[in-house]
Amino acid sequence: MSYRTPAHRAAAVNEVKNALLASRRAVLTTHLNADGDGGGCEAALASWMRSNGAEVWIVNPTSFPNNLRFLIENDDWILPVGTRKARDLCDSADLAVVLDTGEAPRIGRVHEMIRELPTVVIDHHPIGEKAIGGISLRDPSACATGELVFDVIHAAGGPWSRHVADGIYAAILTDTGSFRFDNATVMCHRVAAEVIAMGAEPAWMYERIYGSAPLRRYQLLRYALDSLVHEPDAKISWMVIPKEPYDELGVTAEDLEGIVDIPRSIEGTQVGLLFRDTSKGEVKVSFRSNGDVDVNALARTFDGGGHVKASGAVVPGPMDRAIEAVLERTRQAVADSQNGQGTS
Ligand SMILES: [Mn+2]
Repeated sequence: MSYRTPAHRAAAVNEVKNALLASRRAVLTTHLNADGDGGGCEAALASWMRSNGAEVWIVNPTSFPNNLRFLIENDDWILPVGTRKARDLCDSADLAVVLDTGEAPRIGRVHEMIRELPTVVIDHHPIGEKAIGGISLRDPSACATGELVFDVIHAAGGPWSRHVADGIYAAILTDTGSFRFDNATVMCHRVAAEVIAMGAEPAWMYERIYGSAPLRRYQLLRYALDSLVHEPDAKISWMVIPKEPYDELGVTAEDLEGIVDIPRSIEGTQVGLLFRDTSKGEVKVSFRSNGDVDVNALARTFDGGGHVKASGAVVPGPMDRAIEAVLERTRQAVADSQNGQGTS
């Protein structure tokens, strides 16, 4: 294989590889509302570690997304967080592997469950203030956590299987917006090429993940589009997902994927936002930037975070007040960036 792990992460890759190979009973987890990167990494690592003879289980803080279940080699490997089985596993495991986040609050109640375990973190987000300790492979230059998981398995010399390849491919596909974002680097395409060579099929994967969506997604989108506001002077655009249709249509977080890209993509927009009521009376805000504004820094002022161009936060409700507070700071962040001050 011609692929080479970037030198700056090779030592961390090796350390993580050794820790994973030494584990006999591991629990894998990822952030709240797992996405294709978190879920894909879990799928790949579970199959790979099990092929090395370890017992490996997936315990996520929120339910495993239905549209990603096909990635997991065996459905029984997913243990719902509230179950006795999940608790027993966390008590008897010798390792916890945290994927696609390194922040304690982002793994919700799983953090309490794995607190006593040795921990490995594999993540590509900028490190935050509530970082989980232990052995870590963190590299914000990686397009997806899947790229780092690839490096770990590559360092071990495989074994590769269709499930390992598919999980990594799904992780990279989804975190690069199907190879459209500027994290779709040379490295990203190299890793994609390697896993395609090992059995991942791009057209099939695209169809499984994006090729069909439940009707409720589009019914909800109709309401969201109705709320669309563009502020040309402030260079921001935003939409609100109303609570009633959200609840009535039975929409899930995975149905919302990509909807926030609509306000961001409106001509003349620097920052696009999506607001949604949560069941706890708070408001979830998603930020998307066209690049001039660091929305990771912006979300952090609301105790959230993410990436420079994509981030999120949960702010106190009610909706009207949340919108006003967030828009005010967003307008300021855009204005600062235009004045060359930046937000970080
Ligand atoms: Mn990711």
